[in-house]
Amino acid sequence: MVVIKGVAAKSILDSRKDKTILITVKTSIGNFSASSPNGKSTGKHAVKIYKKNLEEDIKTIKKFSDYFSKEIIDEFDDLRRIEDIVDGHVGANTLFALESAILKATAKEQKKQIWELINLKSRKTPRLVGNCIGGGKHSNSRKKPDFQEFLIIPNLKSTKESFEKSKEVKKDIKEILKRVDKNFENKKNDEDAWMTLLNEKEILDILKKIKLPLGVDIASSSFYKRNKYNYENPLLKRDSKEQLGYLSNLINNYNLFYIEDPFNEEDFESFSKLLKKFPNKLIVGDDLTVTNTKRLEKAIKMKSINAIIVKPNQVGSLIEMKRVCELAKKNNIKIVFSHRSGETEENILADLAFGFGADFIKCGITSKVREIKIRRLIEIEESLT
Ligand code: 2PG
Ligand code: MG
Repeated sequence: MVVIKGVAAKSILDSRKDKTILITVKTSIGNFSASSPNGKSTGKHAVKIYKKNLEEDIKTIKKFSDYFSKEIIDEFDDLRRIEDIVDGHVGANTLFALESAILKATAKEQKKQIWELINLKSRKTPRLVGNCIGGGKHSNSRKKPDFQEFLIIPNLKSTKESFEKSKEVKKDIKEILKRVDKNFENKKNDEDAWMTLLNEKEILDILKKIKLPLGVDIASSSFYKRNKYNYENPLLKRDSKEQLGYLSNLINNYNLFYIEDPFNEEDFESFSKLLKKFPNKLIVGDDLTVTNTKRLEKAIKMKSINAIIVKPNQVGSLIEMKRVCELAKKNNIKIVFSHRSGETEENILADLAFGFGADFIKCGITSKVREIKIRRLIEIEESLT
């Protein structure tokens, strides 16, 4: 058993150079640290990442340090006791980092892997969803594609092969962009995806050629204003019916396999219409569902989605995250664990995704903070074969 002796917190920088939290738990068997990432296209209904701000959360953790001491953690569900202590006093980033550090200590003490503590009895590795070309809030160029992410989703025999394939394709895409996009500057965005001034259709025309399953994260709440989807082209403002028509064409013409946040985060109904039209595609909720059981229940009732993004720091509580995963599984909703656009070198996402039996994991293709998670997944997969 792990006895907590105290908790410390400090701020570090994420991959976007924004501040985030790192928590160190002092235990009977040593010190264990974990950090939280930061999102940019954040859902309105997500839990606040800090109660007031990062500095205040750091102070709160220090103040509470004594309360944690002597807490004994034996298994995943014991995290509930930690949540009882800090409930309402800190935000989601802080809670996630704290619980992650405690899981690391517990796994070490029990000579187990973190994913083994979760015990949802799943032995499949999630399939990689990789961001190849980006736009929206993650790209800071003057003019950019409205969609946030253009994703490639290989399905090869092993994670390692899928990873190699994704990297190779991303390189090839660069060469094509150099030829096709006169303004291409060889620059990458927050998630290390290529930046381009091409529009959605031009990008998909390129990606179509690589013959891999394709996806998009439209993150449409980020350009939804006054009841319209406001595309970069000022002549293009679409209401939800026009958005439905436009997306239906794209899905058909480019055989899109995965469509995340096609509509504004309040519009459960339009999601349902799209899913009804395309029951064999993945209609994925992210800002719509924000890793929240109540929002997921509503999406299930309204048949809005058949896949859900799970971002640990959208909710903070790993106990709540577990309930979201269980509810999704019971209702045949595919689970997609996801990184954030501002990441750290934390790799617990891979253990959580594997432990909770995720169907997919979206964590980029290249750059240290993204690859570190994929490499951990490969390590898990290889340890089992
Ligand atoms: C998303 C995420 C991750 P952010 O919208 O799916 O790609 O972006 O972390 O900025 O919310
Ligand atoms: Mg998203």
